[in-house]
Amino acid sequence: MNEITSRLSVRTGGESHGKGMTVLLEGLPRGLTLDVAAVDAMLARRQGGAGRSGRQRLEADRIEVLGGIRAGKTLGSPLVLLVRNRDCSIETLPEPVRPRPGHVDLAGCYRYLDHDIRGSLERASARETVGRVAAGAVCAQVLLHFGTSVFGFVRSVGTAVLPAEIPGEIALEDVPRWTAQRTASQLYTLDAGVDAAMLEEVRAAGRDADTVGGVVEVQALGLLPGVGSHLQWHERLDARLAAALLSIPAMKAFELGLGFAAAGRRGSAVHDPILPAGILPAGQCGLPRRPTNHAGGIEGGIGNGQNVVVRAAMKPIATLKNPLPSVDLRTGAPAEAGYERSDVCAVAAASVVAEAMVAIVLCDALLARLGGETMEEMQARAGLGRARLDKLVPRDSGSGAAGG
Ligand code: EPS
Repeated sequence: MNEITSRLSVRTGGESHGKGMTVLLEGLPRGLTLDVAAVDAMLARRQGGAGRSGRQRLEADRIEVLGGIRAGKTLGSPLVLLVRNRDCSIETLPEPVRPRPGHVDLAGCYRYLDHDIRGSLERASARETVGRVAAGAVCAQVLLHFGTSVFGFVRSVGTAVLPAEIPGEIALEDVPRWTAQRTASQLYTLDAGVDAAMLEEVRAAGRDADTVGGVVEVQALGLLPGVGSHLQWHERLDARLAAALLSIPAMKAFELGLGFAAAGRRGSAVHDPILPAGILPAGQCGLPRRPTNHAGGIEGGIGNGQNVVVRAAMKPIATLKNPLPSVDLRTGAPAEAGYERSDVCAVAAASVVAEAMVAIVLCDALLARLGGETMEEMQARAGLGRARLDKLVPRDSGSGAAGG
């Protein structure tokens, strides 16, 4: 069990320039038809986006399934995936001696009490996120069977920012439109003009031999209300999402819903009113309506049926062509930090990793809520749950029903 999951265990292995990246995903139900092409498509999306280094032209990340599948379906046993590295030069790469500010280099030396920078950077490299994206793509497939879609995109790169009202609360029927918009964008954002401004940020940073960060956002739609827990600190869905997003290399801050902006408002301008469901279109479940979603879909650590909306801020990549001051570990003398091939901007890739991490956390919370060993069993339980939710709050038959 991972500390931030209840049922699923997700463990990655492998070094950036080793033989390959692995992930072991345990706790899945039996009977999920694994869509390998969809996993590979998400891996390809992770490799894309403007500002990536030459490494991504070298690699063609694809999974090999080593265990957990028979006749195309999950067995309920550990799912074991491998993505081979084409660049597997770990045994011949030089030993860095001038630690890069912002990377693991110096802190790793403190941990191991040695000068073996490569011994730490190989594992700290964001290439490790290959395994997470593969696992997240599988979790997203589970979620889709329960009506939940997870959608990640880029909200800002440097000073180029997507206006707050785009895309708003994404509805299930709008997912294809926003997906097409994101696919057309070089920085995986949702507006062509902002995409051009982001591209210019990346180009300008590249021209200056510098790097640039940004903000990624993930929305999850259609999560079964009531998933999550208020009982223990580490079980709260918001805490798990925060830990999951901040575990992505280079992430420095997390927001849920209104996030930091909530701190400057009065309570009456923050909390989302609870209104009768009376005016909902026919066919929607009869839960009370929430006209706003400042909470980001989570109240008391539990999903409230609205979109889960999370954001994370990524610092600029630490490897700089025009390096910052450092010291030579062999002599202690001042020296420029080391430089290796590096991304100018990896925010687009990070939005894919964030999407994967949200899918892992929500899939885990859903599986923990539903219990059961097979997809069939879990779907029956989800059906029962939805039927009971539908009857939980009586429809207001009075005039107030149409109010608000
Ligand atoms: C990455 C592969 C790495 C880097 C990047 C992420 O490839 P290489 O080190 O061979 O150039 O492009 O690593 C980092 C951002 C980092 O901080 O280490 C990948 O596949 O995502």
